[in-house]
Amino acid sequence: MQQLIFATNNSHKLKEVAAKIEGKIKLYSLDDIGCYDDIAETGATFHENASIKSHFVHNKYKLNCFGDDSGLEVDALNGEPGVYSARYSGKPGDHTGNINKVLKKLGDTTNRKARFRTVISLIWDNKEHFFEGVIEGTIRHEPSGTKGFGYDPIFQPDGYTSTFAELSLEEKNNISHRAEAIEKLLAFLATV
Ligand code: ITT
Repeated sequence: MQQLIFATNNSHKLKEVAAKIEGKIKLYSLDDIGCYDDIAETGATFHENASIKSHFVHNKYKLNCFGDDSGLEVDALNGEPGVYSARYSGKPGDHTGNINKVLKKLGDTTNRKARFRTVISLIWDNKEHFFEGVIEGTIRHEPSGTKGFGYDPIFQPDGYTSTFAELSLEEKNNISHRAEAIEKLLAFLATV
């Protein structure tokens, strides 16, 4: 079985990806390989930040690996929070603060169109490959649901009446931005 390191410190991402690739690829976390470095995300785009994560781990361990950079893009906020999704409120990983900032900035704006985007940078046999996934939806006026992470309680995917935080991990994994990017990665790995 092919082996890959997922260069993330986000346990929710790890859980979603692990469920998606179980039985197909042997996945190792940063914890599994004893990597506890803080990888600074200094890029201006999802592609740059995903690449920073994968290259950091590849340079240090010389193993096949991938990084995921992802976030929420809200049309009425000119694409914010975008690459700043994790630290939008100022404090890294303050999901409640981030959600409140989006809701406050949106106010009662009627255009609530948004999307989640994931860009994966895979380094396989010393070459970099990108895979992208997007899911369109709308921003609710109030948070709802306790599952998932990040902005899931305010994001309602198109065609659904529930937020991501009201869906099970399996349901989210059937349609999410991350799942789409992982499916493309799996399709690529099936060819090498
Ligand atoms: P790593 O860099 O260690 O992978 P991170 O959480 O810092 O973890 P990102 O820099 O890619 O990851 O930031 C992504 C942020 O975007 C994340 O913290 C959430 O706030 C948001 N986000 C991304 N995917 C999401 C999802 O599926 N559901 C809800 N929020 C998501």
